[in-house]
Amino acid sequence: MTFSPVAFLKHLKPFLALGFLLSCATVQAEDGYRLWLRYDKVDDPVLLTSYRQNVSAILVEGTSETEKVLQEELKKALGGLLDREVSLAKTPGENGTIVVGTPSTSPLIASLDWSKELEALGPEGYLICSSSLQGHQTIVIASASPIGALYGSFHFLRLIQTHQSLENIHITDQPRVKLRLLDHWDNLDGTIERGYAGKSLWKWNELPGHVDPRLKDYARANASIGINGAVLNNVNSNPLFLTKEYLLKIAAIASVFRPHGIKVYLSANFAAPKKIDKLPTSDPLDPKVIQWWKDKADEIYRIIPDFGGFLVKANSENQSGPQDYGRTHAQGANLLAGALAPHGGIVMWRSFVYNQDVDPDRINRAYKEFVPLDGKFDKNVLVQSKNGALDFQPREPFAPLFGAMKKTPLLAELQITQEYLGHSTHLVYLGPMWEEFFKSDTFSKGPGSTVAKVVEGGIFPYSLTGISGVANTGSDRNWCGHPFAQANWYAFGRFAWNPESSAKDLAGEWTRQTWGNDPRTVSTVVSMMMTSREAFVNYTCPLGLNGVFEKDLHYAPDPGMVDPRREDWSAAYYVRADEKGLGFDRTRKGSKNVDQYYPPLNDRFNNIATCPEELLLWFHHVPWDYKMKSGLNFWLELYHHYGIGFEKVINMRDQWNELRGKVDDERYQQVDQKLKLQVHDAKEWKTLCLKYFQTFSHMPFPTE
Ligand code: BDP
Repeated sequence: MTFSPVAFLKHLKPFLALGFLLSCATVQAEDGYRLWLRYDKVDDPVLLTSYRQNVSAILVEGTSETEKVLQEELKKALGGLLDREVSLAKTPGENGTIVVGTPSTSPLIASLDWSKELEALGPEGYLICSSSLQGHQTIVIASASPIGALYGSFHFLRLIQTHQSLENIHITDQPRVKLRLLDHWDNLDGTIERGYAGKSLWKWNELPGHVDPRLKDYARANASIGINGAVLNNVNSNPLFLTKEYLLKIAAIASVFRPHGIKVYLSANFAAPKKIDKLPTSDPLDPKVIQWWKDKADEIYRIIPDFGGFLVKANSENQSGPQDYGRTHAQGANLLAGALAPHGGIVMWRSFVYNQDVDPDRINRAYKEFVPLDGKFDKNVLVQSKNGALDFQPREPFAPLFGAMKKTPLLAELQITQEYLGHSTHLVYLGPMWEEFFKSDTFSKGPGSTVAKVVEGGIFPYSLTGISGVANTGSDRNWCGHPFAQANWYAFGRFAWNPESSAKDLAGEWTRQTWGNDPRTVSTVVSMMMTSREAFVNYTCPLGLNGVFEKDLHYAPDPGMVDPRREDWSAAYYVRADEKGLGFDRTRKGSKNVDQYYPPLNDRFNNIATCPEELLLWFHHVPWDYKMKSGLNFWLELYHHYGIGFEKVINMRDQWNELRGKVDDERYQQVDQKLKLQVHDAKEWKTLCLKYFQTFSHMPFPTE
């Protein structure tokens, strides 16, 4: 028989096709599910060789659930990054063993005598160090507790994911803030208030019998950036969450989160005693109410022994609260704090209150209500304030409560979900906004008293410290709706770990892990991210404008909107456009908000000549012909800013186009589609706003 190559190949065709299909099946879909934990093979051959020399096996001696989790993560990740099986070792029998654990669970780590240093780093801190063990070159990831070792393991993986050297490493790190939480505004019916990425991740109808395996990936992602708690339900809370039926479901979620160092918390409805058990009152001083909360806390801790505590929105936007009974916020908070204290739980009491009878200017209200209560809260209470005094606007000055509460720990609440920043349609990286907030100097103890330092407890010695972020996660395959919205989840976690982080560095870190290490891709993506927030501010609400967004939906600007329900829900109330000018007078001649800030900020904000231009309309009613620093009059400056915002979006779209073929097509297309909408919106919004303002300024647009 003669050999015919053609006939041979024909014969082989079905097998070749099968082989092709199989190989495709092993290629990961780039649908964004893997977030920043992609673990694809290191694509730089020189680095790959060096990583393979430094990493050959994993050695974890401890057997706690957390150590199992970190071992599993390292094995999966290193196998993917190094594109070869990484074995589990029992002794450091070869160079390149990664030894992970704590002195109390690992005799090998104990033998290094690092206990003092590890104790100083605290239970969540860690040390990653090249060291010689039993005559072999190893890398040790050590902590005083397994959770710290898990955080250290993720840090170690990040070094490889971002192509850093593993030679002679010595890294120590620890969180600067104790409570680093995601606040989920998830409702009982699976919807998410201000959620733009699908339904809730918690499937109440399936729980507790079936726990969605996705929750483990949620926990991994959070642990990788140091988040250690999740408030599972909306601050506009349904009391049913506190019933036994739901507590059992929550316990099932808690058991998936626990090995990853994440505690569960709940938003508590202050009227729960009345609503659940038909008590005649929910008055915080009523003995039956006090007993009800005590019993409830006991029940919760029987079901969830490491329950974190309660978040409370009280006497705000129709939520009930202590003021319904003539009691103060402190009396309300202390009621719950007293019930939780024996179990080690905490209360996060929100300062997002703005009852109209307190002050005609909404911005003044929270400060007026809370500062007089400083010192009246129990030890396990934190007051939780949004970053700005209004409501998660694209730019606000920091809320003056930061620095004003000397005895009560102030927990900073940020919003990761882009309620006022383009939902999951616009590409807006929030890192620069958070950096601006944390770097703001409150002057509460002289210069250098930044918000970061206040929140870290470095200005007033807070016993508890915390940062929370309203989550942007949902059931969408890519978790956050927009591929770039994942960066906001990532950056939030890293800022909560260290509020003095650099937004740009974090953008780089995220980009390398999410889009790859190609230098051009990294610089293009980082540049897009770093301009995106200022662009958004410019095409919606430049120069300190605020509250401009449309009713309820909060997507597009609608600066003339008047809400018949409440004056302070109306855009027109904030924008204050009239024939004279634009903006809210909060000077000493106006609402006097400037004096809620410490000197010299109060004087600086009060004087139109020294007020930063980016906050001008927040503090001043600015005449249309006012001369700006650029030499332009205010009307033209405003026009110019809207134009810059739009141009920046065009630039972002062009930059993204340059990456066609350099990043995977699946995510490329998703971003591309969204950028097209963003360009469309930016143009429409700029025109809409300028036309509205022109009806007051009566000044012409410059010829273009
Ligand atoms: C506003 C939201 C609203 C929230 C509220 C809050 O529009 O949905 O319930 O904040 O933070 O920004 O309580």
